[in-house]
Amino acid sequence: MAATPVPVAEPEIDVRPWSRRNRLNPFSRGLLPVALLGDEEFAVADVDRSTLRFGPDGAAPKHRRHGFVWDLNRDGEDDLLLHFRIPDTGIAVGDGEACPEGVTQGGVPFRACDEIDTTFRAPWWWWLFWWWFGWLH
Ligand SMILES: [Ca+2]
Ligand SMILES: [Ca+2]
Repeated sequence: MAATPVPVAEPEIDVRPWSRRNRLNPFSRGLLPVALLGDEEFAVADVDRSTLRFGPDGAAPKHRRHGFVWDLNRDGEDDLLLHFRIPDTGIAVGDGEACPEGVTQGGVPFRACDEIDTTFRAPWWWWLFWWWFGWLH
């Protein structure tokens, strides 16, 4: 017998809330801000933050109790701003979207995706390295 399908909520999210291009360098050791946007059907206060995971490797948010709740996009509904350590996410060059997922305190799983730009832009030493490598052979 098949398990009863559980409805999955799909809230809006915004990777890098202050950027439209959502550039992400997969080699960075920095933090990636991700906003979970609340609306009438999805209240960020209901999110069980211990269940939050992000990216192919299922990174947990950086701070245990964290997440900053405020109305980020000024639409009248509270939003939740999270930070994930980029090396923990497992996001690789060429990945075109990133999806946080989790469960609400009411037991409703949710998953939402946003587009990301992981195009690799080589630093100068990268080209120097390949030039040197080619010269050796
Ligand atoms: Ca964005
Ligand atoms: Ca909002």
